[in-house]
Amino acid sequence: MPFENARARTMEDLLNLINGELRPAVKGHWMDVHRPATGEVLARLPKSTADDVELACVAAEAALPAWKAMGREGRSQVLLELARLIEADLEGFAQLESMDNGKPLSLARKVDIPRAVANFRFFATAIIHFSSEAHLMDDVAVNWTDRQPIGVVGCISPWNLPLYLFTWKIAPALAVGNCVVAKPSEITPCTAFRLSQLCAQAGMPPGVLNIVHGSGAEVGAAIVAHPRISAISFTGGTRTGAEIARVAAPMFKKLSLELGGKNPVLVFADCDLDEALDTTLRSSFTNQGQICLCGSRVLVQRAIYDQFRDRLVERVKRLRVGDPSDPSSDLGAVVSHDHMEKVLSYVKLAQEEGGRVLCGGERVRLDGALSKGWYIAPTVIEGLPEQCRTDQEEIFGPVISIAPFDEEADALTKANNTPYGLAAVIWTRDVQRAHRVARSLQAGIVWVNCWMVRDLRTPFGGVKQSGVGREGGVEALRFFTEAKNVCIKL
Ligand code: TXE
Repeated sequence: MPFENARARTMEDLLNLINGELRPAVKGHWMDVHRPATGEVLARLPKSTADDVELACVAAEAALPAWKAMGREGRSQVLLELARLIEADLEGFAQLESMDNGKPLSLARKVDIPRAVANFRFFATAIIHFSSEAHLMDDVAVNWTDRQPIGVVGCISPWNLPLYLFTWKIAPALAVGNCVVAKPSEITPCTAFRLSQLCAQAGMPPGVLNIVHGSGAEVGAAIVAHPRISAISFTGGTRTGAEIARVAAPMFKKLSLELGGKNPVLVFADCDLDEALDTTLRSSFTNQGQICLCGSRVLVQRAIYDQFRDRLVERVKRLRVGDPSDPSSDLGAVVSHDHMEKVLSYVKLAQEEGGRVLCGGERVRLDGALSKGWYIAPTVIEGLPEQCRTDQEEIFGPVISIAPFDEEADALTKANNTPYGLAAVIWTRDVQRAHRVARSLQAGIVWVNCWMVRDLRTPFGGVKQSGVGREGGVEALRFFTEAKNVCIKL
């Protein structure tokens, strides 16, 4: 199996999964995948085109009757087996994810791969319990809601949580009986490839899941524009989401768009300070700050501002940026050279806008083989003016801003003052305040006295430019099905 000895080898060829077959792109072109820890080339992936998407679509359409005929129990068994196979190879998947993305291996082991397993288990069992509604009109008629699979659906996922978000989409899509044409990010395609090698063994019929590798501009765009792909589930940048909506909306495709965030963390003076500090450190810098749920604007009530800021900065300075495979590294590498440049350009912008860098702010050069890796020191910026670009645009790296607020109303105004509305965190011991503020925040997800505590049954998604639609639990099962009301006269 490719990547079996991943530590020792640097060059592998990934393949598309189309109609149950692992194959290169039709045109035979390739593109490089890099290893962020060292900057070297890790693998090649097929540089697919619309031709490959077409083949995947034909295969997916042909597989629909057989997949539907397996029934929910049969599909559930296949997805459970896939979960088991990933779990049995957890270490292999985790090492590959860390190598491909630059994230600490410890994080991939603890979060990314277990969550991919959980995604399959969750939706494999959710489908067994998924029931349709009935509406009785007294003695007149009974309505029942038939929920059928859409047909062929497209799933497009990003690089920050590669297998985690890829499976978060394909698991519900498959569970309800759709066949899928999926595209992982071209920046981090390796674990999706490893998954594609397990599908046949799990008992998945050919064509049910097709994975087409390549660039967003070619493969992603071809999936979105394909006339026989009737729904698109996308996670990625807001600009890409807007482009997808521009193409897909006039074709009347169902769309679920999970986009960026600029999430506020509101720290009230009555909070448990130690816990707020511990968790804010995590909510700011986990995965090098490359999680759409990371809090990037920390707003602290003035009475405790100086104390909180000083203690936070002191803790941030102690974070270790290092080799992702070293268990003592708190932060690994950011995902690409371009992304590193983008993140650092925001630090420069922040300074031009009047911000003071309290710690970090620069590229970290490690020794030896890691000297060409893409590392950034965790950065805290203070003193930014309101409405500045640094506080309005998604940086998506280990960079946060910190600012004081006075009263609750001031906190809310500042928190809501961005085009985004994905997540927010509130730190307070006052339960009434927690309710009040949570209800007034413009966000799809609010955590009180915690962060990233996830129950897969809950709706997940954002408002404003953070997206359209909700994923998770029953929301995902509904998104990936078409409802038909059947009204029968009594
Ligand atoms: O994401 P893209 P990028 C944010 C973050 C980051 C910025 C850009 O701020 O700096 O977005 O990152 C595919 N049609 N997030 O450029 O391009 C692409 O191949 C169809 C937030 O890497 O949005 C990949 O599979 N698909 C975020 C996926 O879309 C297209 C996670 C996401 O890539 C396409 C990642 C097109 N025209 C970035 N163009 C989050 N919210 O979690 C690209 N793609």
